[in-house]
Amino acid sequence: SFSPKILLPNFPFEEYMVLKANNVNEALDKAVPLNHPLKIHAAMRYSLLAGGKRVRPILCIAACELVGGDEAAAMPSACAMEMIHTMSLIHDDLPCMDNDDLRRGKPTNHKMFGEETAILAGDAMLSLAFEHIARATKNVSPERVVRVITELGSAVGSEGLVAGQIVDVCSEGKEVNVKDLEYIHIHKTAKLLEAAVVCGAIAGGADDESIERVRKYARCIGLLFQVIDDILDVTKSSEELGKTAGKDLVSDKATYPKLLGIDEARKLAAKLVDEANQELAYFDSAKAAPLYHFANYIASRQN
Ligand code: GRG
Repeated sequence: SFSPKILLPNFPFEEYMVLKANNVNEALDKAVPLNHPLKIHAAMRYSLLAGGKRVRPILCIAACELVGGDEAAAMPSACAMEMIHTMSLIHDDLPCMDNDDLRRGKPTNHKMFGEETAILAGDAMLSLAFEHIARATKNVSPERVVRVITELGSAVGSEGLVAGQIVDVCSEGKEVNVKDLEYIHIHKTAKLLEAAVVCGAIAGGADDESIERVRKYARCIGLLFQVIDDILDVTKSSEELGKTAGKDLVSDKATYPKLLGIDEARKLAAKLVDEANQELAYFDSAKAAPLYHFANYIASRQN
């Protein structure tokens, strides 16, 4: 059976998460002031400061610290990860995409501000993400800043996040196999997580070997994130059954449990945690503690 907690280094992970999330929230608040025109900045701040888990920025900072950098070196990149994540959610929620009314427990951006503003708020945040890295990163060589920007750009563009979304949109109503599903998840979810970790490591001064190690780690936890999401969907749906119809039981959306069965999906999750941990074994185990815990946190999250 799968019990990764036994292997975890002793580390106050929950405190670490709260501390880092607070620091990220403070930096995001400063990065997007309520300037003129008020409407666009209000819309940007509404979604950006709506209280996500801050998984991507915290991973970015943790990877920077893993390789000996300090938090400040990664903070602008960390904020950029959350800006891009948030803009992708705003656009994903639009009527022409998923048409969702709620996000992070609040009305979606277009429900609050209208579709025109929601599209523009997303566009502005995408642009600001890159500007912010270039402008606000201090004490990191220009060469490394350019590498960060290149990494992030490729993770988000037409061979990254956008690729995942277009393939997802085009597969609507069609039969999807495990390979297609994996392509969608690797691009929609894992690419940005990977960029977060890799950019943090680059900003922290990592050598190439370390960068490739953390990249592999990130690929594993990126896919893990999605496998767990799918498993939670099933377990949540069956809990809700009888009260309200489980959304994913009635929809034809492909998920890992549906394609592999719940036991195989759980095995896959365990294998991915294992592989992620193997990459971390290359580093000093005290410095890698947050990232060990992160993999475990993603594997055992309940929502
Ligand atoms: C990026 C230019 C550009 C356009 C957007 C709409 C789109 C293209 C992509 C959609 C990407 C998408 C919605 C991916 C799903 C990502 C995901 C796993 C969201 C859930 O992340 P959590 O659990 O959420 O970290 P919180 O709310 O905690 O931040």
